[in-house]
Amino acid sequence: MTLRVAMIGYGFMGAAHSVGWRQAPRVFDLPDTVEMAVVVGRNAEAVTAAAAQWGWAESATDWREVIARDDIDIVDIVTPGDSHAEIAIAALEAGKHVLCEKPLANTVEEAEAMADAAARAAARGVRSMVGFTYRRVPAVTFLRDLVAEGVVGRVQQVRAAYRQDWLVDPDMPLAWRLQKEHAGSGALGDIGAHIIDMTQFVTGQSVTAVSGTIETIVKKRPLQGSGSGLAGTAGEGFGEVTVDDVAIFTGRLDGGGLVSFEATRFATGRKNALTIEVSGDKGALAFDLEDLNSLQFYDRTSPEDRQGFRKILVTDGSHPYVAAWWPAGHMLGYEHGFSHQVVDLVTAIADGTDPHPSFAEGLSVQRVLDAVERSSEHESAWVRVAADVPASI
Ligand code: SOE
Repeated sequence: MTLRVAMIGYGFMGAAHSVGWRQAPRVFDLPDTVEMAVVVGRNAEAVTAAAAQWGWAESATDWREVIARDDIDIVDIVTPGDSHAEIAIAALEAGKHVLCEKPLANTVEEAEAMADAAARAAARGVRSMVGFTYRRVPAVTFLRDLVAEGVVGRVQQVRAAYRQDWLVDPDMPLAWRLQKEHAGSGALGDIGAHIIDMTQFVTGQSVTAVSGTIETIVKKRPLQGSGSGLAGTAGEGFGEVTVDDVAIFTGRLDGGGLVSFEATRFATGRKNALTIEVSGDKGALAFDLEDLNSLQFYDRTSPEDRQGFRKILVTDGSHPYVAAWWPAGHMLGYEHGFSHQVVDLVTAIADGTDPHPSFAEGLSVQRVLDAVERSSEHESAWVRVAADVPASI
């Protein structure tokens, strides 16, 4: 069978997803053929250039027309968060499988509507997935497997941080990621969403309550002129930043553990530093995206005089996803997660199973984001997250 893909959007994430759609069928033995059919964007000239550069057969300017086409099987959404709900729900109702970038939506209400649409679609065999690609870094998948196997024992504490520094410069323009109506929130939703998802993924537990603070450090920025990269170049005049720059919060896990989260675009010198450390009563595991081919493992059950963190190189053919790539030690990078995402989505479609992370999991992250914002508005009071428990605030 051939699966024809339409990608809606063509910014930074469009480039990353295009690499995934192009690479996965060439490197992995996929159950179905994948065709990069059409890329959609509002600016006809720019989207035509994107199609030519990344290898999409066609370009188009109206996503509704593309979703209505009979020859499209998968809709891949890489637009800013303000259009995720509308496009995803329309695509699912049209019977298309959907891959949607993170965070799932800009609000809990939108995410709930999307999760409902996904559940209705799943009953008709239509699949959906959220683009938390870091789950598919082999070392992160392996970390999850090791925790599930019990090598760290009972999870007592997690430290998760995602630190970037691209907003330290006050002249960095007011890109869409800094505007609430487009992005929903700032560092919290953009990169905090990744560490919330990763914490829930690797521990197999849910965040049930949070206490946090969010802060906007630079409140006005130059309006955007031309745009490429994360923020483009400055134009004329200034505008208000309506999202957070930094989010620091504590979370409780349903297994009893405590998590410290930090999501910031003001960590001077840190470019894309995602770290997570899971501490249990038998051992600990740590991952650092800037050293993404390895894990640190501490085994408390080994003789006391030989204990110490040791490095596991996660590049062996026996490690998740690695066998399809290179021999051991021939390092993978940031873009490989986007190929693994395609592999898992296409495999799930062929097998008739639901891929992860589901829209319901995306909704669970959205609820945590929302709870952090409410906590911050109320002097960092604890806010419960679970859907069926009324929030304390
Ligand atoms: C920008 O902060 C960004 O591109 C995020 O939007 C991505 O999700 C993350 O992978 C890298 O940083």
